[in-house]
Amino acid sequence: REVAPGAVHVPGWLGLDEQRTLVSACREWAKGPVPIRHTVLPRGGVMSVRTVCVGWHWQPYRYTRTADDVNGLRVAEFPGWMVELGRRALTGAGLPELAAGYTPDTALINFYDDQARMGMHQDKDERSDAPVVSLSIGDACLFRFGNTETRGRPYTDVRLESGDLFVFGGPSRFAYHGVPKVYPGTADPVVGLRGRLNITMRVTGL
Ligand code: MD5
Ligand code: FE
Repeated sequence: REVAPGAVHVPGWLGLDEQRTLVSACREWAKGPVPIRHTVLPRGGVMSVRTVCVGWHWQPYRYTRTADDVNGLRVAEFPGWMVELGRRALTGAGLPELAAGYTPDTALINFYDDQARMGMHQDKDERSDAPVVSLSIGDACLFRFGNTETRGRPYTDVRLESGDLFVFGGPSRFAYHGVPKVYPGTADPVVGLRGRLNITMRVTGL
């Protein structure tokens, strides 16, 4: 379960009902106020995942209240129930001492179709070393968890399945990581999703 110091994988943490509830919440956020879209990077690249943000809007490589790179609107508020979910997640990952003080204020919601990938990167736009809570729903993926020094080896490959929780804290918070592959059609049909959904809760420190 502890893949590396501070990196905790909890398979099957979300029940099917909770997964379906999260899918429907994400479907609503995907419609707006800032619709889900492929993020365009400063050098012109287009990310293969589609992203919608809650609380703060991530535009590479900073957080803003309004989506100036999309339609200028303010993103949906970060809901109180998601703060509670984040706290329960830390407890579920065996970090109850961090739970009470954990107040995530943004979530990046990434949708992966069969071809989507995420290259190796660090999440370092947050001005906080609070843990990141990651929830996977839908099709399974290959998650590559690396090191803090380089994009390359050594890394550990983990298969993330629907309902899995991953908490990245401590020395793992700023490790390189990516998603080299999605496994199409691997989700339980009752989840009601084609593709893969990943929700990451963060503390922006803003
Ligand atoms: C995903 N998302 O499956 C991943 C899961 C992203 C992203 O990478 O930036 O939206 S979150 C993985 C993560 C976050 C923070 C730290 C570490 C991994 N880590 O130290 O490995 O769509
Ligand atoms: Fe990331």
